[in-house]
Amino acid sequence: MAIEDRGMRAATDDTRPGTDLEAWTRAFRRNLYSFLGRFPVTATTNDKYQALAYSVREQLLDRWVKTAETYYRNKARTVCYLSAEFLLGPHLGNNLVNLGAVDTVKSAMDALGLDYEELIDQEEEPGLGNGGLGRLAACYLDSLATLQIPSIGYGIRYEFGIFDQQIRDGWQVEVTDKWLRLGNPWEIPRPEIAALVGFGGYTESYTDEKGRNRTRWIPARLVRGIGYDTPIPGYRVNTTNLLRLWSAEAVESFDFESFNVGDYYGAVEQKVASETISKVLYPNDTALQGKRLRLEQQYFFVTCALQDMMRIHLQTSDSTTFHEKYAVQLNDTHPALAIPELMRILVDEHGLDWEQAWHITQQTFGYTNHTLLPEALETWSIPLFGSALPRHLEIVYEINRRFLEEVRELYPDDEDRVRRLSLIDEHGDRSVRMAHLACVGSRAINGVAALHSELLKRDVLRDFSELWPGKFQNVTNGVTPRRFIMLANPGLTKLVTDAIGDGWTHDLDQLRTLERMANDSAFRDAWRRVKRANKEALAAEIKKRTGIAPDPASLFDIQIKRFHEYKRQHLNLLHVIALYYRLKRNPGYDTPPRTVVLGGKAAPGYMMAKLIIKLVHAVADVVNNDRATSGRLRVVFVPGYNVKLGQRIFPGADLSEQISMAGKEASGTGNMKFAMNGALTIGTLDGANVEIRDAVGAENFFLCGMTVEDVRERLAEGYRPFEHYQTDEELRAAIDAIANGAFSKGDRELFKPIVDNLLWSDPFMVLADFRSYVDCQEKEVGGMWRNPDRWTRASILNVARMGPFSSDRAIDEYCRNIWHLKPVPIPEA
Ligand code: 26W
Repeated sequence: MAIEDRGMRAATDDTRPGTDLEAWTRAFRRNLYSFLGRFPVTATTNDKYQALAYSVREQLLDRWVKTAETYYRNKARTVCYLSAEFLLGPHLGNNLVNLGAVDTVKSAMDALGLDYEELIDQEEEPGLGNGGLGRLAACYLDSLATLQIPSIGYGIRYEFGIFDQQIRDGWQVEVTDKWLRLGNPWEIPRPEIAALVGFGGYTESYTDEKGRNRTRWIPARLVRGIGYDTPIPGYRVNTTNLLRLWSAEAVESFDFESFNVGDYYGAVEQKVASETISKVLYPNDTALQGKRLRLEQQYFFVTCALQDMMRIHLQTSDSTTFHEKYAVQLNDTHPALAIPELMRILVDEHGLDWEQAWHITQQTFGYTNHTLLPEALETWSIPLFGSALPRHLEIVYEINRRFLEEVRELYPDDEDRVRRLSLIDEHGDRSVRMAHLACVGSRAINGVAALHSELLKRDVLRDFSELWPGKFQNVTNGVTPRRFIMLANPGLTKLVTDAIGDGWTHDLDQLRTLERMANDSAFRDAWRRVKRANKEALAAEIKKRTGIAPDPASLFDIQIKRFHEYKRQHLNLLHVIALYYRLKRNPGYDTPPRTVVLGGKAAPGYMMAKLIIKLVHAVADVVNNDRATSGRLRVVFVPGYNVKLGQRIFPGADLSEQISMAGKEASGTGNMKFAMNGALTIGTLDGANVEIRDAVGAENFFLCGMTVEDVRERLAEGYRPFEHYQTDEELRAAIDAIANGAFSKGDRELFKPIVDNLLWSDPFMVLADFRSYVDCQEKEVGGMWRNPDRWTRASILNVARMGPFSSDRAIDEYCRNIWHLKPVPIPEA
């Protein structure tokens, strides 16, 4: 369509005050023309996306200024959310939802002859996170703003976010994520908001003017952190909060020093080395690698954040009231260096004595743990820590010395306990235990689901919970219904809103009103039509990405999440293989036609996870090309799972796979996103599955697998996976098929690592849960699917009972129980 014919011509001379719609079209033209220097005929889709993005940004900035002004005037107590990851997802659509401007902007784009959906789709998402932990931080920013809580998110502006996943010959290939390539209209660089960051060097003691013994740190290297601000609007409120991400730059004076001696390359090297710090996100979300650069990244953003907070606080007060002004939440241990860093700032720079500084520090922090996997608990080797941050190591030692003194007083003659509690692991290469540092330096410690918080107290942090039972809390995770229902699923949003009004969008408990609609057959029909339309859209998307066209009438059985052995995508595959042979052996076998969809990234160095991705493709190849099962079973892998793709997948799912080994998944949040979109869950009693099942009702949830207690007992007895292989014929046939090369053209070597692992060690007890899982799939899931009314009723009840899993509820709990902080409403700008 020739857009210049549709009202785009008079680009700058249109100054009439007008309706909202006119204001949007005017802003769009102005931004396209004078900001981007483009005119309609040559403008690319990206130009048009940016013109719209800048128009939205203008609106956000008005609110943001008003918000900042109000907080400043009120001296508002503020929560600072420190996270190494923020997995935001595309901004444009979400910001329009929160501004309540979707319909107007759609009409405005229509008036300009532009395709709204195409512009929304143009945005590349900032993938500044790995998975659950980073996405949770993003959901919490949305809820903090929506609940009108004064807050700042602090993190790192990685130049390269999480890699993009491509698949070649069934293998994952990592491609760098150049998300900034086309510019980022949502960020505002703040070169004047800069922090100096030291690394390495040494410490020295001196006597200050009052005759006191003090320490100063002489770093060997300095880097500058520059703040980049992204406005975070709340939903239908005037609040627009701030996400401040730090980017590393060289410090000029150092360049000049090299220049003066004529060392041009030396100067440039210095610059490159400095910028490396915020260059790339580490793509691991479990196994640690003790890399110096990662430690530097952590210190870098944490000191930038604390310096920024202190700068703001000193405008109206002094350092002794820091903890009254701020509640700082540590998103896992990645920002735990904030504890010794705040001590350093207070003691070394502000001259407070240790006791007072420690009181302030302990009152400031809260620590959220996100994992029970031992290999994901961070530790840093002492030599590495000491060479990168010599002053912080001294401070950690001093914190530890005083802490262990306390422990010895409480538990005399219990040196074993002292060793277990120590911030320093003395086994082998000595190292700093970051979780212990986080516990000692925080006022509150929480897990992310009821079961997880119990297991934390019982296992990983047992000694700490005995020491300080009152510090331990639970805050079950939640997800934002704005992005994951309203934005992702407009069809369901309309159906629900027509039925019960729109109060649920900021008070998700109101969905409960839907319960009575579950018995209304006309409503169930409408519900099914929405699901069907979403499945058709998802099928088209899958076709576009993979060439495989799923049948929207089949059961969409979906598992999307990072690939990890503990999440057991291979258990899912064993069911697929078992089902495949049932169908081949018995063409009359009664089971619903099924499309099994898997998606997710594997950490680049995690060989077993990558091999499982290859196995998904191998099984898909055989199953999808066998006429014996065509129309009854299909398997697809969707490459490049990210937030944007998730928004298309959740609404089209019938069945959500949440089958981690009990006791391993801290919470899970995908489980909530599926259920909010009307998928039923097949899952183990792990993480938040437990609470989801309690909420939606056992009869509307497919339970399978061992409990945490079962797992414990089995391990105590001595777990021998081979016995399951021997006694369960169907399991044996499925494993034999993999081993014998049925999915690898006769190659018996390719999947041997998976087969051997399962038969001889099976650390996540896949074989022990196989029978229960397969029976649940075939009997329970299959049975309910055959009764569409029953299924639809369960789907409606799942959505109706998802209120507790809104991130608004989670943030409200953090505010009441951990941060002690109240909303500060913002007047209209
Ligand atoms: C390599 C260091 C490392 C270790 C752990 C990097 C990242 C992590 C994260 C804590 C892993 C993570 O994302 N955990 C997930 O956090 C979600 C939000 O609370 C939970 O829902 C998931 O269950 C948990 O796996």
